[in-house]
Amino acid sequence: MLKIVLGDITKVSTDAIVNAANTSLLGGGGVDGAIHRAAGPELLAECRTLHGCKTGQAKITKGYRLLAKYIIHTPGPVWNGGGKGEEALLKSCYKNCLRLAIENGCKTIAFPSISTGIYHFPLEKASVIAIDTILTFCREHTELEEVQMVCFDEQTKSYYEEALVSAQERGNVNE
Ligand code: AR6
Repeated sequence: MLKIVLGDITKVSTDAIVNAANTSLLGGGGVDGAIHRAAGPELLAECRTLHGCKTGQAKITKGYRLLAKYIIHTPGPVWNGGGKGEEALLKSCYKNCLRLAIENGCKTIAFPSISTGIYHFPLEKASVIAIDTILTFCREHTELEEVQMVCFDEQTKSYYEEALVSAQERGNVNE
């Protein structure tokens, strides 16, 4: 089941939460900064052992002081006009996070709106890619029981809700 909610992802109690990271995996602003603050300094210590991550790929750590057991870190693409493979890279972020979640036995996962903050990916395109990729993955992997899109503001939430309605109208449904 895919749920779109308004809130702070650091407070969510799913098995895993996703971090919209950068390729260094050593922290930053936005949701990345909030996750590192909430998880505590042990998170940065574990991230240092990972030696970064390529854009579109994902790596997993423990959740430390969070309610979530795991944090899945994925560097989204920086929007550069759309001609640099940004859409395929964003899709691969969602897919790789979902794959890593099930490989680690997670049944529930929460995503932030990857790349639509500091990385300036257009919200309308990003929301359609996210929703379609999640719905398709969940149809093919029934072990995932719940996926949440945790939106930090009303505007973001309304784009994801619209993308979900449009996916359902096109027949991409998993309920
Ligand atoms: N919970 C949920 N969503 C949040 C939270 C939160 N606590 N805080 C912010 N958001 P961004 P990006 C939303 O900029 O565009 C970092 O410096 C935010 O409103 O966090 O992928 C990294 O280190 C927006 O809707 O991520 C990278 O360098 C969404 O999360 C870079 O930013 C994503 O915004 C990644 O940029």
